[in-house]
Amino acid sequence: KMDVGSPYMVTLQESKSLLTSTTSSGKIKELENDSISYFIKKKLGVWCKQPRGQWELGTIQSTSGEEASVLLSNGNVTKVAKSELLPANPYILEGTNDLVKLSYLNEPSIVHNLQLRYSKEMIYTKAGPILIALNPFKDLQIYGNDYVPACRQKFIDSPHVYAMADAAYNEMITDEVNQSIIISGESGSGKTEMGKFVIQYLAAVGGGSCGIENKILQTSCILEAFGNAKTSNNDNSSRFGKLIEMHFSAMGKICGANIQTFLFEKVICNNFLFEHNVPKRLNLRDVSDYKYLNQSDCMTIGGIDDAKKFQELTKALDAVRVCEDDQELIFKMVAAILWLGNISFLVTDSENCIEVVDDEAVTSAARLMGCSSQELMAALSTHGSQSENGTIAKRLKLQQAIDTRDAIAKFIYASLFEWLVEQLNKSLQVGKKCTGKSISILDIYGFETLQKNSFEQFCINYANERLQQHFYRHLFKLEQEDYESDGIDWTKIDFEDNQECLNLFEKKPLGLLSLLDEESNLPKASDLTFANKLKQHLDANPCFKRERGRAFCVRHYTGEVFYDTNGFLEKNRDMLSSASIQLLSSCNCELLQFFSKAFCQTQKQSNSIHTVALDSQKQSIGTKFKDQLFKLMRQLESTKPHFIRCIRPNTKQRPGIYDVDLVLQQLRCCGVPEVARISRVGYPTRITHEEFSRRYGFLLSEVNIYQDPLSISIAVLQEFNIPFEMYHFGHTKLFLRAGQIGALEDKRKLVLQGILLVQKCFRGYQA
Ligand code: AD9
Ligand code: MG
Repeated sequence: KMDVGSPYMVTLQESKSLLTSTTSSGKIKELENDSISYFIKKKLGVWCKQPRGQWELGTIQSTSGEEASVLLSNGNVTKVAKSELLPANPYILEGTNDLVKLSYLNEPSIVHNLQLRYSKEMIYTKAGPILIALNPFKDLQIYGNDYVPACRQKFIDSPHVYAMADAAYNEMITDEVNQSIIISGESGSGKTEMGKFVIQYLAAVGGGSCGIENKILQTSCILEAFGNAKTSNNDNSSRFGKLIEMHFSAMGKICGANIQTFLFEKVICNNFLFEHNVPKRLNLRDVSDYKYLNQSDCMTIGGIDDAKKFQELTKALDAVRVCEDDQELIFKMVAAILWLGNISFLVTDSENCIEVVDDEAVTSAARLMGCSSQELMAALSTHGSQSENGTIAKRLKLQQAIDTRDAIAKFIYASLFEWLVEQLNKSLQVGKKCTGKSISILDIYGFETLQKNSFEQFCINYANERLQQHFYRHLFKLEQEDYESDGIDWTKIDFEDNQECLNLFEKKPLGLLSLLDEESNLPKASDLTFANKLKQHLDANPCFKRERGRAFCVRHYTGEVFYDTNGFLEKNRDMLSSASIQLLSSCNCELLQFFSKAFCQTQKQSNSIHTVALDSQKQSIGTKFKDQLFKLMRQLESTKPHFIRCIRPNTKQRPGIYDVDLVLQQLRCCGVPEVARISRVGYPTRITHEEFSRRYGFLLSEVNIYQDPLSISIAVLQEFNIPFEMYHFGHTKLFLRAGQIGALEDKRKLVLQGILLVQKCFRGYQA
């Protein structure tokens, strides 16, 4: 899709051919025949692909036809096809802190560079504008009180999350533009921890007298207590996405914050209640006695002290002014959910109709919810059905009763979470006097490709497509606009972005989300009829691929992902029976009444899917998520973004292990190799003529007679031998390629140090 002649065209094509590094030799530009002889002559290093797919370092000894003989670093000599060779970087570039500085940006070089740094505990590396962060799975002692001033004063040379937070903070103040820090990555890659470091830094530099920064810091503890759970990927996995908007005064002091959460996954419960004296107060039994908890077979997590966590939670709740009564109410609700999960049913007739077993679970749940056992049992065993004589109660079948019970539990849990977020926001409210700008920190699940991908992955991956577009647009389109507005001759480029895939999800009426809503509204629809409908309407979309049965495939920017529609309709509808809502609204419990009222309100407001009223219907989960995402994107679009890509170096959650394939796959998912290439080809350094001449003009050996900024800038570039292909003069700015400013900065530092030294001596002499 690119115009011939654009500098990006070469790089993108190159990078694509390098990404598929097993293509025929002709496609690999970096090691064509003439360069191979140069590599042999100069004994330059190459990456040699091994039979099992890994890359080994070596030097080419000779070639014959399409084959090369390579001496590997382990001393072995091997014969490989030339197409299996890629150039390695000179030794001097090993472990560089910005991938853009690498002479060769092929995948083995990138992965090797990160591995080398990781082995030296340097977890941060830049890739042009992106900060790559590898999860060290251990405390590196590079945060906290000592590091904040060091990063603020720019004493630390290597990339650091604090430095990125600092850049955002400075830009917010000097440019008066809202900023955002977008953190993405796989589960367990360290996003949430990274978000906390960002907040920690901003709290330290923007902390004021009102102490709001402490409250902001405490929110993580509360959200994690209710919204995180152990998964196979991460012992502390966030089951929701989160955007924290931190507001600052014009003087750069924090004056409030706001939290938004996305796609809260309700199928969780934490064990935190079973500590302290709560169990006794609430009549709770042992963790293992609760069905919602004991099915995981995981009652404790190594290294986690639940009692300590519980104390931290109550302290945090105190800090954000959730009063003791409310805290007790929160715990009561969680206890009620646990008892609900223990309610069982007895099949009483051949039709599979049930009765609720009237035991301790029912009485305890009813007591905690503030209703009678009879009321609870009626809501769990019957549903109202319309007949000529009005509504009659029909008995539920076993699966319906189980679903009703679980739906109530999930509803209470999700409402509780939302309510908590609301309480936090009230406590962090931005004062009216705060007229400054904000920094938003986004921690949202990265792209997921599992063995079996369901509705959750569908939503997450859709969100990631949107974020990826935001990223592309920022990087490519805005860059281009900047060049053009400054009069740089920059061939118009039609960027290949992922709009087509987003259309597949969003188009009305024939997009994945609309069709899902339509099918969710049909009483007789099933996951299979939904899958068939997709095949019927979306076959022509190049991002859609039909699969057999209930499956379908989407061509995402990361590659093909297969989805199984099993459970899609149910999860999208997320229904609550009217009997359940009636029960909750009649409970003698402030919170439950509030939750049911809020539910009825959203129902009234929602105008998305109401063609056939099955039961109590509300906005579908898919549509709600899409609306949230649109709102989020609108918010982000008005900010200057900063991107952090977190990488999980191993699946064992252990320090020191670097799984090359795992890292590579994640780098591809976030487009790191491509970004590094593009940033290098573009002009990442932009500086006004005034600024440039002011900063470097004094380095000139002779006083410039013209004295205007442009002439001074030209003189500096000439005196310091910056090759002409490395810069471009715009109307207002000088555009420099990566790596050019470094030499000038070094020179400037040296000269300034010299001046300081002279001044010091002079003062000493005077004294
Ligand atoms: V998920 O999508 O919410 O499942 P995250 O958020 O990407 O995931 P998280 O931040 O929770 O991952 O990190 C996982 C674990 O890695 C943490 O619990 C820490 O034990 C560990 N971790 C992550 N980042 C760091 C770090 N910078 N230093 C030390 C870290 N340990
Ligand atoms: Mg997380």
